[in-house]
Amino acid sequence: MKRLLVIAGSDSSGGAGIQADLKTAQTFGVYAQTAITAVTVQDTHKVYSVNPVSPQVVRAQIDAALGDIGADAIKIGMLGNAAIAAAVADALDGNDIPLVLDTVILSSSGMPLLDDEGIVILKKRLIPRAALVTPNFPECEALTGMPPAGEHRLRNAAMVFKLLGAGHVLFKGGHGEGNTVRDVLWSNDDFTSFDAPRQDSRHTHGTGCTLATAIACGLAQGYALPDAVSRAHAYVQNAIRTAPGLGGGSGPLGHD
Ligand code: PXL
Repeated sequence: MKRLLVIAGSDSSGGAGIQADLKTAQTFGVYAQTAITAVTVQDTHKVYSVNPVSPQVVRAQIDAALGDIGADAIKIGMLGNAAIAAAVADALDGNDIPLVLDTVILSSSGMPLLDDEGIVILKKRLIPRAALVTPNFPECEALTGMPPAGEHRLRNAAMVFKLLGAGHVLFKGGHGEGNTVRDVLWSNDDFTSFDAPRQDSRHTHGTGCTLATAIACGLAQGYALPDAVSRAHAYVQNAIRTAPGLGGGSGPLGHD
């Protein structure tokens, strides 16, 4: 059985974070281990608090996971702060397990999920280590100074990621405009688009976490990057379509 290590935060509402990651890995038939970086208190409306785990405990979880069961791929989601980001980077030094880096910086409701020094560590140590980086519009803007809106800015943002040491970036289009949601994979200097009709649903909580984990499952299973992205993209579209409709805000996805 293929093995995934997820390094991410807990979402008490079960929609995003570790909880979404575990459901996704289960559906893909991949065994998931976890290193929890923070415990968030949230419902479908907002994040009420973010409670980081100590960097030593985050590191120890990663060491325990890699030392025994091992991993065919790693997914990083929410890191919380610079000390945790540094501990994670230290823990991953010295192995070359494929890493999907979801650049979680802000919750949809605007709560910071990574501090400013943490963003520096993300740029210096984790982006260069990643097999794939998956920014959404606001994260792309925070990391490169521009959202990937329109071909010109998309190309410029890709160049900034290249300067940061990334070779493969999936620019997620969910925050863009129009009736089509376009995710664009920039890989080996080529652009590949993944289009889907925009679904009129408020139940999109955890789409970013789910997509990155689904891609990591594909890499663990030996799919080439574009194929892993394509399968994950289809999975998220279906997960939005089959969302159970829970909660008064942005509710969780369906994971069947
Ligand atoms: O979707 C970003 C995200 C990631 N991880 C955790 C979260 C959130 C958003 O709320 O809570 C734990």
